[in-house]
Amino acid sequence: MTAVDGPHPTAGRIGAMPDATAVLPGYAHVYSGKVRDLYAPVDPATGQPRTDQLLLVASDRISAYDFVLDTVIPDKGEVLTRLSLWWFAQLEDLVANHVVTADVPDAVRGRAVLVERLDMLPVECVARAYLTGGGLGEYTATGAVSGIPLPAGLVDGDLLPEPIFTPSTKAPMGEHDEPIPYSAVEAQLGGALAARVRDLTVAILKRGNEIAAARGILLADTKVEFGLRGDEVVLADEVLTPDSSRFWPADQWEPGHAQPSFDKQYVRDWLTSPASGWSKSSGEAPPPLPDDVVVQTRAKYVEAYERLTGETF
Ligand code: Q0Z
Repeated sequence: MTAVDGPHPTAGRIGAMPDATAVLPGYAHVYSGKVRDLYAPVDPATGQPRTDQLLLVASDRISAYDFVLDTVIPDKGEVLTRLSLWWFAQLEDLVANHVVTADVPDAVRGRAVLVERLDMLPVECVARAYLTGGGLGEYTATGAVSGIPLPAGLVDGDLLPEPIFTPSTKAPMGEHDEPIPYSAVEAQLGGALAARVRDLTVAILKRGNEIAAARGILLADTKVEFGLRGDEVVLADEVLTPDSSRFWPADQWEPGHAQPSFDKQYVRDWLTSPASGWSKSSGEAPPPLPDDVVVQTRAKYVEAYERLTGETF
């Protein structure tokens, strides 16, 4: 999967961040992922953080090769927030979602959503429609992905016979999610709930691809998170954004090698070019991006939003 929402390197470090209540009055900072921040609304009557809602704020930060870059992509947070809200609406007949309102403080308007706080299920729900990344690695080693046997002879980027559910752990601070077999999800959630999230995850990716294919975008895979509202499974977090899913340009799809990324290809090409002076394997933080790479990358996020939704950003 694309690197998303591992803990931010400064998360939890006292003094590493400005006091969030000063930045966003009425909200208490809860957590920061790589590119998003989580707040709890403060109840004015008690002065205490509410336990029934959260504010999800998408920043303009971008990650590449497991680093959060020093350079922001203007409007990225708003594009992804608006895209996720649009997808929630497209999926409403399949699954309920956690959105309360997008009417949020001016400081974060457009890039934040107030959501219902759910009991989150302790599993990363991944579906794959095309074979690549970690799924390709498992297939090459075993002929199967997440225990699902696949036809022989598949190559990087191939369309799978049908989308498959390939769950993973929610990795602790700083670690990568690990693939787990479906039986581990059944053990954690019970058979009925495991089957429900499996079927929903696959249905979300199928619906996503039905809509995206007509707009020139392939959704290779996606990671979704579910929570419980009583007994009801509710779609949480973000959905079908380029940070939670691999977006590929349909007109460049050519199985047999790694596919270009719809959104991050300019960033990757520059970082791995001699011009950056940086090496993936150096362990060093990547250098700041040049302005032209920022402008081209911003345009790709806007293009994805406009192609999918048919609306002007
Ligand atoms: C999501 C995350 C971050 C954004 C917790 N509806 C919900 N109820 C309870 N918990 C969550 C949600 Cl969405 C929840 N995350 C991931 C981290 C910014 C989202 F820093 N964590």
